Amino acid sequence: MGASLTVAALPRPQRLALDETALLLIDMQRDFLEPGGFGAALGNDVSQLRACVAPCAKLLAEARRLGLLVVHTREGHRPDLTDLHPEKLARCPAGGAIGERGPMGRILVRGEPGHGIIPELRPITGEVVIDKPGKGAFHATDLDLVLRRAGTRCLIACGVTTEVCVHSTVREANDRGFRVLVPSDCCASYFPTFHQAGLEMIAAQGGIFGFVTDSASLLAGTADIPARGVQ
Ligand code: TIU
Repeated sequence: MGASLTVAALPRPQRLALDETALLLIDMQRDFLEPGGFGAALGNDVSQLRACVAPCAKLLAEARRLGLLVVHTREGHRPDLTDLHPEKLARCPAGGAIGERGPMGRILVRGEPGHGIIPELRPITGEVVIDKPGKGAFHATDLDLVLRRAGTRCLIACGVTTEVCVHSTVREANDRGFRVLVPSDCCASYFPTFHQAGLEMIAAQGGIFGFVTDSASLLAGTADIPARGVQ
């Protein structure tokens, strides 16, 4: 039997089997975290998201040491925008629409500098990268297939933004039968009140969408578990 871990969480502690657990890093892209990208084009203060980078990096390093499946997602579109539905495009601001040129290349377009994951969390060989056209990471992707093929039953969902792509993905995962833990300091929003409310919604009503924890609680019991992954 593989290693397992009991983690303090709301509304109640969770026991995780590490060989059935994946770390999901959602949309930690330059387009959301750096000035000049999609997040900024929508009128947001992108500096609000920086606080979650260091906790995510710590969790990622430990997940790699323990050999967890690591999945990164990126929101973005094909260069010809054939996977961008008109409704999403219509809600973009003038001068900052998806596909337009910005300081980091074409906004939210695959292959452009802004679409890339920030250097602190750059994927390494063996990690899965899922390109998604929507907010939820299961919509129009093979994420479900990848997770089931790996025997994953539990997800640790991190990333940005709490109430948009993290929440959409947590809800999708919950409906698909995955147990989801969200470390509060490993996700962030442009709106602190939405971050807080988003987390409360997940853990409310007995854990209606999943469980809320933090990086310290996740890391509290891992030091004694031997390394199994890429160093
Ligand atoms: N606008 C906003 O808060 N988020 C997004 O558009 N995408 C993600 O959350 N990744």
